[in-house]
Amino acid sequence: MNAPTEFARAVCPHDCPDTCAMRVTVENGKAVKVIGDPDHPPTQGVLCTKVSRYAERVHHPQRLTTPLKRVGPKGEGRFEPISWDEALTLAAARLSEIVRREPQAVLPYSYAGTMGLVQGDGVAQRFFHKLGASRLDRTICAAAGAAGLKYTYGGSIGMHVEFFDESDLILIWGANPIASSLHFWTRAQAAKRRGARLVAIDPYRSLTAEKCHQHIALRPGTDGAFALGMMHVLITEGLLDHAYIADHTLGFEALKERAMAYPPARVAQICGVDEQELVELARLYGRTRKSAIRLNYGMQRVRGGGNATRAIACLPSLTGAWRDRAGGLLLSSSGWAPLDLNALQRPDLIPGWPSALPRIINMNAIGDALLHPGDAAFGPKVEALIVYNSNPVAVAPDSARVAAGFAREDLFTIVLEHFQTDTADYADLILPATTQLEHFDIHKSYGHTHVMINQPAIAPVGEARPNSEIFRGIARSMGIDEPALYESDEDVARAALVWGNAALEGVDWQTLNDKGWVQLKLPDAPLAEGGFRTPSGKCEFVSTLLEKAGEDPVPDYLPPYESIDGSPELAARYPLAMISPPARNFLNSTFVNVESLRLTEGEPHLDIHPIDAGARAIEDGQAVRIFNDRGSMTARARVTERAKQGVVVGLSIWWKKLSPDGRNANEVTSQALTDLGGSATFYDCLVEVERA
Ligand SMILES: Nc1nc2c(c(=O)[nH]1)N[C@H]1C(S)=C(S)[C@@H](COP(=O)(O)OP(=O)(O)OC[C@H]3O[C@@H](n4cnc5c(=O)[nH]c(N)nc54)[C@H](O)[C@@H]3O)O[C@H]1N2
Ligand SMILES: Nc1nc2c(c(=O)[nH]1)N[C@H]1C(S)=C(S)[C@@H](COP(=O)(O)OP(=O)(O)OC[C@H]3O[C@@H](n4cnc5c(=O)[nH]c(N)nc54)[C@H](O)[C@@H]3O)O[C@H]1N2
Ligand code: SF4
Ligand SMILES: [Mo]
Repeated sequence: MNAPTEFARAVCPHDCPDTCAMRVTVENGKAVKVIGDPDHPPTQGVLCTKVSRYAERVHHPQRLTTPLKRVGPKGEGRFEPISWDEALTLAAARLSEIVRREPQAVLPYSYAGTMGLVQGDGVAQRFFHKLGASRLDRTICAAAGAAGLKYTYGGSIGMHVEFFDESDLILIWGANPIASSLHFWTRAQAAKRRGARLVAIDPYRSLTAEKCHQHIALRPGTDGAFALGMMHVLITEGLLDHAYIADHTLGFEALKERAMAYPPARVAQICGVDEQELVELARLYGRTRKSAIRLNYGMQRVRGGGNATRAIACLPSLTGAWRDRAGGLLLSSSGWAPLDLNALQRPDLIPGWPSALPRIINMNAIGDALLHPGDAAFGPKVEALIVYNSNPVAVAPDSARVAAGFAREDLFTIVLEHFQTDTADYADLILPATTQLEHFDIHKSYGHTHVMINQPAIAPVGEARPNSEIFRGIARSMGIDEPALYESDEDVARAALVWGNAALEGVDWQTLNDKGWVQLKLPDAPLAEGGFRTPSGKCEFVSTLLEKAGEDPVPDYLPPYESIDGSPELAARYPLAMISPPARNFLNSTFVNVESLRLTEGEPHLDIHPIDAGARAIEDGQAVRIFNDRGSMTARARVTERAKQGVVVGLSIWWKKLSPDGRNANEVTSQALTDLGGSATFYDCLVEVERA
């Protein structure tokens, strides 16, 4: 007998700019197939390979299906099942005891395992705010770029992804869209077929770079200098839109003076690129009306990431590329969505709101934070850690410190997860969470401008519960009587948007739910007539906010911390710059445990240039040890010119316990922060490599 087949409408929850709409086929209560929604314009009926395997992940035999209590030493991963009642009572007792003494000893740790606003930082934030817990600065990915955009444009706004199809020149800068933003790549190819030129700016000949007309392989962390060098050419050769500059920008003279310090010959040296190539690119950029930059976060994971974003973001305002809808720059579109974060996250629940806020801990320094004994400057020692939507033992930098922190016997750790990750191995309590196919949520996107609703397709697997319900359960067991914590997921979702905002004109909750998504109403060329969201309303070459803060208000090039210019002594001992960008078949550390995808990636590799390999007697296919003062890992060498000389590349992020040596790239990365935004500096990392 054929089981009845149902179809449900969902949203891909992953940290990816494409935010696809999905259709889920359900048979006998099981999700059997997930496809891209053909009716959703950004998705165009296509999902990436990873998420096409979503059903495999949801019904994976190793899904966590009951709460688990640790029975072995931390990190060993031995647990026994317990009931939800027992788990919530245990969690509540420990947390209540700590909160009574010192609420700030409790720390949440989360990132974008789901981008949903309810299961992400909606109900969870309300809970932690009510406790008065320490706040977490969620900066592991995009904070330098976001700060760069804020100081230049006034927010995460830019051109629309839809119109890249019509561009004549596309700079794909610090981005590998074939792996990490497939739907943008489709548009870039459409433009290419129409005759557009595609140029990749990336130290690595990525899958994307090899398919562009031109690949400029600069040294990691030198993008700020590269952009200033382009400006030098634009200015000296008069390739400027003087009217746009006069009407819609602030501080041209100061920017010009800065750019004059970066003549192409100097920039070529800093970046390790050909001077003529830089000059020609700047000329082409300045002469092409429909010139578009697809900037992405790969270029901002270095010391100068914020300034580099600012420098690049100035380019379309110098040439007036914004005047055409197929011109401008896109790093993130997330600022277009009219979110009401205060209504969603309710910071007013913080006991001292708004004058006495709890301390804030930067998530990139979680290793140091967990190992800190506490003092007047740092505040109280962290005694309880609640991890959700993240796998910090695999993804956070300086992993040996992170693991040592998680191993603290006196730290009470709760992990909400789908799987027993490297992080979950260190938990006192693991609480099984639902996946996107099992809960309700609302989404915005950072790559397009749709707001979307995710309806649950199936009942929770085993005893899994949505994050929102888990936090409500802990709160109830702690005896917390705060109505905001007990609102339904739908009500929390509804609170996330500013209804009546012009971008949502004519849209109400019912329409959004019925349709599944709506496109925000925005002009096609949103910055053609200025309209920046900075204090001056202009594109700020000179940032009024940075000036007020006493910082350099004009974008500059800051050499990486770990480079010949930044630290010559270190560079003598560790001469190779290592970057560890995303692997195509993983999404950060998600999907590493989906066997079909892991087998496609194979094993941890290190791409190394033939000259660097030769100098170390390393042959293709050989096991190598990668090390610096922070730690080491092993990988299989691929001797290839894909890696620039002096740069080694280890595609990431592997689960440590699914790697042959139990380690991954974050053994060698550092906790240092970027110039602006306090972002992570994963690609600002010197190492040495030897035969294992
Ligand atoms: N398949 C897949 N897709 C993903 C992810 C994933 O893990 N796997 N992760 C998601 C997440 S969280 C994010 S933030 C995005 C990230 O996606 P992107 O923003 O595209 O960034 P990355 O893939 O980190 O890096 C893109 C490229 O930047 C290059 N790069 C590294 N250092 C530099 C530099 O200093 N300058 C320049 N110009 N280029 C540099 C890398 O070699 C890489 O090819 O992708 C999302 N999509
Ligand atoms: N070396 C190196 N390190 C990096 C990077 C790099 O390029 N190189 N990239 C960095 C970047 S850009 C980012 S964004 C971070 C990403 O780091 P994370 O945000 O930690 O991302 P993931 O590794 O995908 O882990 C997300 C976890 O959330 C879980 N999860 C998903 N949905 C839910 C849910 O609804 N409820 C609960 N409770 N759990 C859920 C998943 O099972 C998964 O284990 O990593 C960073 N680390
Ligand atoms: S990871 Fe990105 S490309 Fe893949 S389905 Fe999700 S949103 Fe679409
Ligand atoms: Mo990210």
